[in-house]
Amino acid sequence: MVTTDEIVAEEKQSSNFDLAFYLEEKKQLVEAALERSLSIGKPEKIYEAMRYSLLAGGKRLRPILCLATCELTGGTTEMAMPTACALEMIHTMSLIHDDLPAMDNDDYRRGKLTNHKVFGEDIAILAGDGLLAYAFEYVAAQTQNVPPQRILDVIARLGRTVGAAGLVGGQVLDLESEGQPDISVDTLTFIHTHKTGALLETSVVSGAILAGASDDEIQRLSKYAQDIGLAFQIVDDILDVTATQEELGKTAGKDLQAQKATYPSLWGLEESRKQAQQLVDAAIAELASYGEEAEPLRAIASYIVTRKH
Ligand code: GRG
Repeated sequence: MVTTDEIVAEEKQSSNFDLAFYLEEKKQLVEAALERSLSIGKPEKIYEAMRYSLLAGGKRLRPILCLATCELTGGTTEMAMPTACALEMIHTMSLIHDDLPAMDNDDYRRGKLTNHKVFGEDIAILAGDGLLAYAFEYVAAQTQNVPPQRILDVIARLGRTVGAAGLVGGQVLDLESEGQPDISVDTLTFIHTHKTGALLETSVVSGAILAGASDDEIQRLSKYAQDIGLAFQIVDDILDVTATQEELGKTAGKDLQAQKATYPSLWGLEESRKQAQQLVDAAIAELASYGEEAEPLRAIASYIVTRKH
């Protein structure tokens, strides 16, 4: 298993910023906040199913991006944490539904059996629904010391990100494209900017909204996030071919098996790596007006292409 230290070793050569330490520190804060966010109620089974997937680990990249951007633009961890948790709730519910037999039909996620394998399909669907609804309740009820208009803006943005204009739309096109390995790069990019990119972009932008960043700042951070979002998906496609099940925590080689078009299948591995690196360079260029305080976002962008899981 490749450690986070190894993954960020390359990044450290060009900067003194310790990304491994930063990610670990933020991850611990997020884990503790997620643990507190959802206790067992009645009926116990649904809360257990929701907690099973929400607390199953994962990189916690979306909450960390939200916290990092909020801090970069003048806000605090406290202002962003409820939204950070909600982003992870939404991400987790999308994974639960994505793994269902009616969708990707996967047995493993984050190194554990998938939700429906443990709790059954009916409860897995409801656990996803429960997490989705709770994410919105959580932002509205728990966000403190932030002007109400900013909270409303975040909630509206989350709604758009989840729905047909975002994750749901991307997933529908992905399902329709299955078994058609010759789809165009434009279609593939539409799928991924919606399915994966939209939530990563909202993770960054919501942190900035909560902090009260200017429209200009939000625009540049949006572009940063769009670039890392696409790079993230290109690397995801590469890892599906090159990484093992142990490294991924889920079945490897699924895309090939499902005859899915991927960036490596359209461009080849070398060109895919090159394109991902170019996107990361472009993302980092969007942060040019910031000084050292943007090191977390720069280092996370670099980590996205060097990650091994
Ligand atoms: C949102 C209402 C609603 C329904 C869900 C199933 C679906 C619609 C969308 C699919 C979204 C999906 C599963 C996109 C893939 C995103 C992706 C690249 C996941 C892997 O993210 P990582 O690597 O995983 O950050 P960890 O486990 O580290 O969090």
